Amino acid sequence: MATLYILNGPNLNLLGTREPEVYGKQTLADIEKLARDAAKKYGLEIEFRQTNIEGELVNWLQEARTKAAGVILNAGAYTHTSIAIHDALKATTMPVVEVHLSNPFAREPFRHHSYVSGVATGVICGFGARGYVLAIDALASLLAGAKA
Ligand code: CA2
Repeated sequence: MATLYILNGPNLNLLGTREPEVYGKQTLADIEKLARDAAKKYGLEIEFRQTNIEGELVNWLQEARTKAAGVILNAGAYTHTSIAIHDALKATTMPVVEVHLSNPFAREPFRHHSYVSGVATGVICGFGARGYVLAIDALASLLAGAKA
């Protein structure tokens, strides 16, 4: 069974505890459950992880090169700062969907640049937890070889 890596960056472990108006009320565990249910429909396996450490995300992206059919990455604030994550993504060949709960373009200017977007297959932002499900739909469709 093909596996999707769903990798979450710094502070996303705090979801559901603060700023629900920005990030929604769901916890990361709620999002993991949503993702597992969505993936099951497509017969896809999920490897769902969170870290506050930049290098750990880099290690997981390197691991994904041989173990994952696709990656969903919410790199949190590292999205806007990390050349290391950019370089790790450049070294991957599987499809990568960048996901954000909020819409960074509607927020502070320092969130308007992403080191991930230019090396991702696509970007989904502003749809809250639903964005992870949309990303699974997109990857399932790509992996099935859909033309549209
Ligand atoms: O909207 C997203 O998903 C972000 O990746 C979330 C990051 C932010 O730095 C990006 O610009 C956009 C921050 C996640 C922090 O999450 C918290 C949740 C609850 C309480 C505090 C932080």
